[in-house]
Amino acid sequence: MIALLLMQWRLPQASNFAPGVDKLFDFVLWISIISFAIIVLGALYFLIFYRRNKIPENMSLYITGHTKLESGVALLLTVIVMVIFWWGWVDYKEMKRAPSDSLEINVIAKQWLWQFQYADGRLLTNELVVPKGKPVKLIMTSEDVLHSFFAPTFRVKQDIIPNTYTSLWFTATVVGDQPIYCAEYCGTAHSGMLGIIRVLEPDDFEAWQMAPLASQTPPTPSGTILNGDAAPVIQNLAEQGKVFYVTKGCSACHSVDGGTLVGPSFKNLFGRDVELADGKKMSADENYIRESIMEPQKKLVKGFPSVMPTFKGQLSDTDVNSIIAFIKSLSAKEGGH
Ligand code: HEC
Ligand SMILES: [Cu+2]
Repeated sequence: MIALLLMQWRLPQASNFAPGVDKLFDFVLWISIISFAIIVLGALYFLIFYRRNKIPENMSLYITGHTKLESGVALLLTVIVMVIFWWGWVDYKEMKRAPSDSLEINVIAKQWLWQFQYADGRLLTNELVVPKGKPVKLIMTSEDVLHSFFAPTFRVKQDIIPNTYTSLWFTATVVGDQPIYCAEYCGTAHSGMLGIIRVLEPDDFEAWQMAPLASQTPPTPSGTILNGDAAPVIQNLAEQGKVFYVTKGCSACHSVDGGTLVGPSFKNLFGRDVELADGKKMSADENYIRESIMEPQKKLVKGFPSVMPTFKGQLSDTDVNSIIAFIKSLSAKEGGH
């Protein structure tokens, strides 16, 4: 009865992960309810049938144990715990591996709002617009303190950490608005750090993307306009990054055509295995490139001098995201999304 009540209160399921997470939750819930019943009924049974006036005066039972029963219970509990672990692990692994055709959106969290930076250059505040039925990968960082992206109806949550990227992915399954919360206490207005995920039909999403950047307000399934004042943007993200590549002087030391200047070329850098001066190998992902820009001395590329200046304090998170988008666009694999 309690279980049925709890299930009534369950949140709507709005992503591909929601049914799986709920199934596991139900499993743990039922195990708990059954264990609770066995323990409480068992205690009552012993209380009543072995009460003091049932056994002869001045004699207490001397119990030495029952090895078979005890190992049986231990084994059963171990099996249950392993089932829960394995089940959770399988789902967790799935959640950690975004499909390669995911729509990538950058998220920048800061006290106390969310920014969503799209490949086409759009920058939305507190409103994440996604198509239904297509995998979306969020590549997230924070401008200040720890935050955590939490979309309860999607059953996804991921900490967001300054100076590094963390990510999560999902496929929205229901058209409409869903809430985003910050799930890591981050200061005075933490509880007001709210956003929405606006899920559109694929056609509506495409129409929204095709609409001129000046009118960025997405069509609203609920009829309300929540974010009409998104910043106007001129270029797509990779083109913005190209501007920094020139104006910040990267072009003096890094080519985009494969030729070696003072530093390695950016061509086909993204996703490649880079050999470092200390012999280690690194995959050139978002975090590696970000660190190369902010702390160039930390990991030196083998065969190159340690001459790159740091760009810490000169580039914002949105700037770095655009440079990474530019570098991505120079890789055959990742180009053209
Ligand atoms: C004065 C020359 C110079 C400038 C200017 C410069 N870099 Fe570098 N960069 C280097 C050198 C040399 C290396 C290789 C040694 C190292 O890892 O620091 C490098 C390494 C890198 C790497 C790692 C490349 C790899 O193949 O693993 C990235 C990414 C990078 N730079 C990005 C940038 C960006 C973005 C800018 C502009 C905002 C920039 N650099 C400006 C000289 C420079
Ligand atoms: Cu917070």
